[in-house]
Amino acid sequence: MRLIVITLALILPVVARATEPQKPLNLLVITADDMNADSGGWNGSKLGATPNLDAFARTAHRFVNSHVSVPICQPGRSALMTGRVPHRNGALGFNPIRRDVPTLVEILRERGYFTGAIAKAVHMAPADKFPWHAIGEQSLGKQPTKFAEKFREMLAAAATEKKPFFINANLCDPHRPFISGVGRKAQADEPLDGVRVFKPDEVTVPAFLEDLPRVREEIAQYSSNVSRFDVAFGLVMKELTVAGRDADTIVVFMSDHGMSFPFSKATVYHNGTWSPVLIRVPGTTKPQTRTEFVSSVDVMPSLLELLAVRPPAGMDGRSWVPLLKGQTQPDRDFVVTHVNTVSSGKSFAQRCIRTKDRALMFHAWVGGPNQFRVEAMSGLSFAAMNASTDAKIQARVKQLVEGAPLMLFDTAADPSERTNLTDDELEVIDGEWDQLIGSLQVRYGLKKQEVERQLEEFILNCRRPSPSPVS
Ligand SMILES: [Ca+2]
Repeated sequence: MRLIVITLALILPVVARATEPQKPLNLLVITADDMNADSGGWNGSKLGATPNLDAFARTAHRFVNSHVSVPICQPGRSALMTGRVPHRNGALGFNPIRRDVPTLVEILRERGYFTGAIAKAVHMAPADKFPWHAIGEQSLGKQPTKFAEKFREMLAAAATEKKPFFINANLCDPHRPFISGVGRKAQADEPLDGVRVFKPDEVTVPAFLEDLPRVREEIAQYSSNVSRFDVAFGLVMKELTVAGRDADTIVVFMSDHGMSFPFSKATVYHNGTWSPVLIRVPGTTKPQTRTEFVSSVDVMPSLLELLAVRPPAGMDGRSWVPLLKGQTQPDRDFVVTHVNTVSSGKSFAQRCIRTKDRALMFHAWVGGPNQFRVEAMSGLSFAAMNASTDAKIQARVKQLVEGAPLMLFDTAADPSERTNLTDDELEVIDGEWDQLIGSLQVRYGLKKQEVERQLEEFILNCRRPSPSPVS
């Protein structure tokens, strides 16, 4: 008898599912703010700052060569939430997207979802194009316990309204200010429950920076913020489990771009845009690690397909669902990244076409009125590099602040992108240029001249002034 009851219990839910319309899955998109791709233990760090993220990574598909379309807070989130590159969604910098561009929030709200954003809602504009039912304020982003409480509230609100949910949980760590660092100290230092505060001798300075004492000190401060991110991430995931929503929620983790250090955030250098995506899809038994180049503009079309929602026309990104099924996709051997206007309102336009072993960059601001200067250069690290008398470090500073209009790096031999090959390897560029044009011709079915015309426009577009930032 007991056996029959157990057998029926196993069969009945299957029968019920077959006859009832399928319930829509929920969506939780968790973002870190300014976290480098290799700061997680699951992706290379030996520091042990991210046990909760690492536990999640073991259950999720991993896109290890994912790059954000734009490595800056607002234009980056605009690309993520529209599936379009900046010059096609309108948000070149800290300005609103175009009104005729549909957003993920609008589409899911229209489909009956409860929509909520915790922190960073201010970086998704205009507000009426991001119609969240509920918003958690920006200050929650660095307060793990309060952040998780807000998340719990939103889960409860969706349950009360009997709606599926899309919650965009935007933690504000490890964004500056850093724990024990300079500026806005009170906000940075509290709360620290469960957070590991690292000392300079415990950390490793990434190879793209210089191992100077002040740089090391700032890496330790940053790493403490990474730990606070991880505490908050763990609390959010715990709330999801407690609410019983693990089995019917797609969970995505990514950082909006790289760390706020020289040669990372606000640049198209590798660490600026590299942001692996972890995506846990209910029912997945064998998570995959995918090494294709993918972009943050692919996230929206991928999620819509996973949620069985028809995508809007005009997105630049392409769904990863075939890759999740173990299939291949054409044109996944390169990724294009962009910078236009930065947080100061100045234009430091850059483009990068990145392949497995090459990075070809256009720096359209070179020769303009300003040397390169972004918020990521405001801390201890850039000041220490700038003060150094070491010739190698001086050359590195010159590379950042003066740049060169066209740069080519052999990223297999030179992963930190220190040696510009354009003078030596012009024929290589020519070869790669032809290869790129050939690939685009096939992909879009265009004549060679048309591809060349569009690429020219794309490059010239770098010099177009950005709309004024919103106040
Ligand atoms: Ca950011």
